Amino acid sequence: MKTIDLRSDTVTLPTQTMREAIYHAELGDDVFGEDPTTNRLEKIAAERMGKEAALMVASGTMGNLVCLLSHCRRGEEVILGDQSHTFLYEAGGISAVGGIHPHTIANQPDGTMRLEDIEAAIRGSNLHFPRSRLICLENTHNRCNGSALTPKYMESVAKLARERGLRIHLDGARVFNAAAALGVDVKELIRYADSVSFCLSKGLSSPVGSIICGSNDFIAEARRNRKVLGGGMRQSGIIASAGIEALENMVDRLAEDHENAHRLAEGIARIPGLSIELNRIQTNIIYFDMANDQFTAETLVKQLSGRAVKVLQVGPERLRAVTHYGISAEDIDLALAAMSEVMASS
Ligand code: TLP
Repeated sequence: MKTIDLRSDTVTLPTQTMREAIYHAELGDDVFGEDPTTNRLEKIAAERMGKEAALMVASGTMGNLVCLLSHCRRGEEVILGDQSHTFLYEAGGISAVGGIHPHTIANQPDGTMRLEDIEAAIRGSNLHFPRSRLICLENTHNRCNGSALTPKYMESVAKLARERGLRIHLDGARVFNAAAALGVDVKELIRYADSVSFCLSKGLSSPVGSIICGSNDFIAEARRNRKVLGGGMRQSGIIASAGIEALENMVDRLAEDHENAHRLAEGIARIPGLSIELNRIQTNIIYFDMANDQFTAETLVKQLSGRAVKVLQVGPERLRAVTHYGISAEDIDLALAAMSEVMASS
């Protein structure tokens, strides 16, 4: 029986074409700048994002860390959301490795931070304070219902950052999902950021890898910081070949994942004992809650797993499901049938 794994879009497996591209990849030593496939991917990615240069890194976590290390010196401050992935789920790397001081402010349920909160968080020049250097945004926003931040919002944060001499980094792990949901070119979401990291290994189905983009000078500094972290890879065309496939052939199908997420959310809304805020669903990530005294989220996860359906528990009563390549509308209906069955037995 096929397992319907909705824990994350990180579980996607490479397509057949990717496997073939990996097999045939032309290779060289990338630390010497001589891996032709990696060079090609970086060129395609920079063009696609509308930035001067790009660099492939091992993961989204490494991408964010390399970017923050390249923007901030030790003791400098980054303003970021209290629900951001970098603050919650990257093992405190920015402080542990970079000595970068995180200044968190509240994320709203739509993934934004209020402009007035950002403004209030920017330090004045006083020797007691760390220096504010950077603002981090996340698009789509994982913890905030997979919401897509609009170009208008990004522009308003960029305006504030420019006025106050700060830079902007975008954790765009799923920025192509944001562009698809908003019906805009991805460049519209990137142009307001000085740097962006995005993942090849989530909805785009590559087995490994993320990309960071920025100016030529920024990427030169990032290349050095990637090396510091041990992320200088050699015949990295093995990974980059799948990345090229991902960028060229896997972006346009993301809308299908969003349709499946809506289908799943609407089905969940009909199941007694589960509750979901349907108006929050925009992309491929949905959160839902237990509304049943008999059953905890943990029990639901266990019972579903016995029926070959996997969802992620993110709190005592809260769960997450993510749609992705390899999950069809039929799979969604099977997952919903399993959920109904489990909840009916509670
Ligand atoms: N997110 C993973 C988990 O770490 C929670 C997931 O399953 O959603 N930025 C954002 C917005 C992310 O959601 C993630 C991964 C990353 C960065 C880190 O990417 P990786 O896992 O490649 O280091």
